[in-house]
This record gives sequence, C-alpha cells and structure tokens, in this order.
Amino acid sequence: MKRLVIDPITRIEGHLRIEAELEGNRIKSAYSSGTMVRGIEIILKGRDPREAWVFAQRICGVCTTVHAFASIRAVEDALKIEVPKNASLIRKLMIGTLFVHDHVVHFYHLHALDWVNPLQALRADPVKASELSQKLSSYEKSSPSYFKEVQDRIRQQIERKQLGIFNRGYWEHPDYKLPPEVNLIAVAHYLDALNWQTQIVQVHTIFGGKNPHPNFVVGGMACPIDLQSDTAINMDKLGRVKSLIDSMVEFVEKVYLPDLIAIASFYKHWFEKGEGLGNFLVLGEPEGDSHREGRFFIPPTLIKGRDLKNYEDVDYSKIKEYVTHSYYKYSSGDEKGLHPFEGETVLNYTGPKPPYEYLNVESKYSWLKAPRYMDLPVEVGPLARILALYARDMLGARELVDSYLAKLDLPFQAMYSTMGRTLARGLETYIYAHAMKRWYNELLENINSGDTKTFNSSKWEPSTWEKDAKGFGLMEAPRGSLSHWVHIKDGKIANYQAVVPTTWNASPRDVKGQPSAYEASLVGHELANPNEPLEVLRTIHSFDPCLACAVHLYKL
Ligand code: NFE
Ligand code: MG
Repeated sequence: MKRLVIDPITRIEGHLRIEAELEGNRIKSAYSSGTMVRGIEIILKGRDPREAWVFAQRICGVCTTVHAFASIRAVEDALKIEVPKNASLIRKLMIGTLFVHDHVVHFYHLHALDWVNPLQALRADPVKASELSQKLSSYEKSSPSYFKEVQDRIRQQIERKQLGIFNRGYWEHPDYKLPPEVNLIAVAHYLDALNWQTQIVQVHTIFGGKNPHPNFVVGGMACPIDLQSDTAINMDKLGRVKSLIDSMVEFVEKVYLPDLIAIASFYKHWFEKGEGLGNFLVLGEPEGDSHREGRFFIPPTLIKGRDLKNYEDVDYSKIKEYVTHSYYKYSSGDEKGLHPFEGETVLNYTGPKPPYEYLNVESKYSWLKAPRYMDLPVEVGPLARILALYARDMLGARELVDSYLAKLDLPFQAMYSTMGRTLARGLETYIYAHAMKRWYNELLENINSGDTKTFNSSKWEPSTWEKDAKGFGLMEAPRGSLSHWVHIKDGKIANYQAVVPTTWNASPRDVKGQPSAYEASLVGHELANPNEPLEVLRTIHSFDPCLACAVHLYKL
C-alpha cells in the first residue's frame, strides 16, 4: 500500500498535514494531523477573567471575534452577568458580518480554485461571459469590457510567467470541468470579492474600533450609543451599517450564490462523495448571549446517522476530549476522555523527530485533541447547521435548501457530500445576511424607544463575584460549534478550555479508533493522479480548515 502525504495543505489557516493509505489510486484510510501547537489555555491560567477575551481572540485572525465572544459569554455565564439588549444586538451584527465575510472569502479565495481554472479563463469570449453573467444575476459589473479587462490582467501575469496568486495549482488535472466563460466570471469575482471584503468589515470598525480583533468588554459592548454625539454610535454610523448590510445581502444574492450554483452544476459528481460520518452536531447560537435563556438563533441539535426526523437536543455534560492519539498527557491516563470543565493541557510530543517521512498513526499523531459527543465523532459547521435548521423547519431553511437542490436537479441526499457542504455554507450565508436586517431593525427600534445602554457595570468589581464559579460560552463560529469553558477561583482563571470547530472536524482518532470527520470524508476518493491530489484538497477545503483555532499555541 502506498502512503500519500500532503503537508502543508495550502489555502487554509494554520498547519494541516494529511496522510492517506492508497490501494491503487483509491484512498483506503486517512489521517489528519495538526502539526503546530499553540497554548492559549496555558497562558490564560491565573489571569483576570475580564481580560481573557483579549488573549483568546488572538487564537485566530480569520474567525476574528468568535473567540472573544465565546470567552466573554463564558465569563458572563460564570459570573451571572446580564448583557444589555443593545450590546447583544450589536454583537449579533458583528457576528453576522463575520459570517458573510468569512464565508465569501472562503468560497472565492480558499476554495474556488479547487473548481475554477484561471488558465482556462483565457480561452473565454468576454462577450459570451457577459451574456452568461447577465443570465445568472442582475449584478451590475457584467459588461464585456469588464470581463475583457480581467482576462487581460490574467494574461499579463501568465505572459510574465508570474502566476502570483494562481501559482502552483494542479491546472492540468482532468477534473477541471468548467467552460472558459464560467472560469472567467469566477476569477473576476475572486478579484472583486477581495475589494468588497475590505469595505464590509467597517461594521466591525464602527462598533469595535478595528478589524481584525475589534474591542469588546465583559458585560456589554465598549461602544457608547449617543445620537447627539459626533464620536459615539449615532445615526450617521447606524446609517453606514445599514448600507453595509445591504451591500452584503446584494453580494450574497447576486454574486456568491449564483456563482456557487453555476460552478456546482458542472460538478454534480461531487454531490455523491466526501461526507464521511453522517453524524452532525450544533452546540447552538443563543438568540441573546446566554444559553441559559433557552432561546436560540441556531438551536443545539444532534443528528445521528443522517436521521433528520429523530434529531436530539444537546446535553453539554456529554462532551469529552480524548488525547489517546494526541500529543498531550492526562493525569488520569490517556485512555479516558475529559469533560472541558476538567480539561487538562499538558503537552507530550511523542512523534518522530522532524524531518520525518510518515506519522506514527498507530500512536499519537496530532496536536489536536479529539472532541467527541456521547463518544461519537461528529461533524460541526455549515452543513450541520443547515441540517439542524432543516430538521426543525426554522429560518426558511427547508424552502432554501429545496429550491437550490431543485435548481441543480438533485435529491436531498446530495447534501451529504463535499459539494453539499459547500452549498450549505452558501445557504447559511444567505440566512445570516438576512438575519442582520432583522437585528439591525431591532437595534434601531430599541434605541428609538430611549434605551441607549450598552454596558452593565454591576458585576465589574471582583468583590461582587462568587469565590468559585464555572461557566461556558457558546458561539456558532463560521466553521462550526465553538465553546469556551472557564473556571474562576478567587477572582482568577483556575482553568480554561476552548473546544473549537476545527478540533471537532480535524481531530485524530479517539480511544476507540474512530476517525474524525476529515479522516472519514476522504475514504473512497479515487485520485486521478496521486501526484496531484486535487480530490483531497476539494474535500478538505469544503470544511474550511483552521488549524490556528484548533490547537491554540504556537511556541512555548
Ligand atoms: Ni480560525 Fe475558527 C472558526 C473558531 S476554527 S477559524 O470559524 O473557533 O475552527
Ligand atoms: Mg482546546
């Protein structure tokens, strides 16, 4: 049997290595390894819980904000701090912005080149591209001269032998299936989205001062609302936020989703493979900030074995992290899983000395722990959320999924696949973009009713806290369910654990040898040419990996 190694996987965040056993050109088993270690959980011990979010947010610059929110929610949960309505709504607008931003950037800049071949775009007829683009949507940038200009830019790069951002793709691979005009439209929007994303992050700068890593505060938001002030959140700034939300909705409806459908229609064979586990978990996005209120924008949901009818609610005591195949040591032995409140972060590298040829996959082989729910490996992320919303018939998910599958003439089971995951991400972007309009209206209504409060200072002083308090914060992040778990003792952090989306999806095997979502999803892939493993990239990219989030420490 031949072992295929891909290290690093590019167009992701952080360092991921995939090893796969090949039988002929078919993947028989796969191993996912996080090859770097970070250690925010170690750094946070002994610190003031009010500043934990500042460190936690630095876990990642791609899903900026999410670790800050999860951290703040965990501390607010432990200390029983209520968040003013305005602050919750502002947080939601920032979360919505992140979702739209992150998913669009993933689609065009991290995932599209798995399907789109920029070299083939040179063969396109700009007039035909323009006609097709106008058929797909009413997006204003669609003239022949616009597409001609993009084509000229790519041609210049190729003639100078400087492919730049398009360098080193597997451009000769036989499974690039798009017609030249679709390739050209997608490359044009790749470049267009680069510009557009610099604009929409202004929602973060208006409410949080900067992006990435905006400013937050435990107990609310660090931005005052005062309609009479030039510097606080006023009508001018709120008006700007509204126009940015409109721009997000427009880009999702007129660019992202039409491109996604146009591309997917040429890759229907990718709606038949790449799912893996069939178990899906959503820990939940609270409607406000606290899971204790029991109101959820995306409700906590477990789906086992694709059984949407018998979905289950979530019991947070059933989460455990295993380290049997991870470079950590547990005081109670490496066979037993630990709940995050009892979680331990003790590094224990036992792998081969670099540089090495292969991982020792029989033993420990990753810096990611292996989170499991009721001892089951599960997939988290856009597909899990869309399935949960579909099962519960919420937020228009049924109509949305059914109508997009109908456009592609595909059955529901097509969702359980690599391309299904990519489609689910697009559809949830639509849901979040539209939810932002509602959150914006609610914010405006609340302000107009005379409530301008954004910060609750009643529990700011440590003397008001319980001596021993535990709490957790939930946050549906773009890549899936995120949870931060904090134990506060005598005003300081006694223990802190972050259980992260990519840790769920990209983990190594657990004590029972059960593979993770990444590992299971690759099994059965036939590679056209093992030297150009485009098929592996397609499926792994469909999860949108972020290893920076998954491991949390770079150097001790
Ligand atoms: Ni660094 Fe993250 C998201 C979190 S990772 S991107 O979304 O939390 O899995
Ligand atoms: Mg962790």
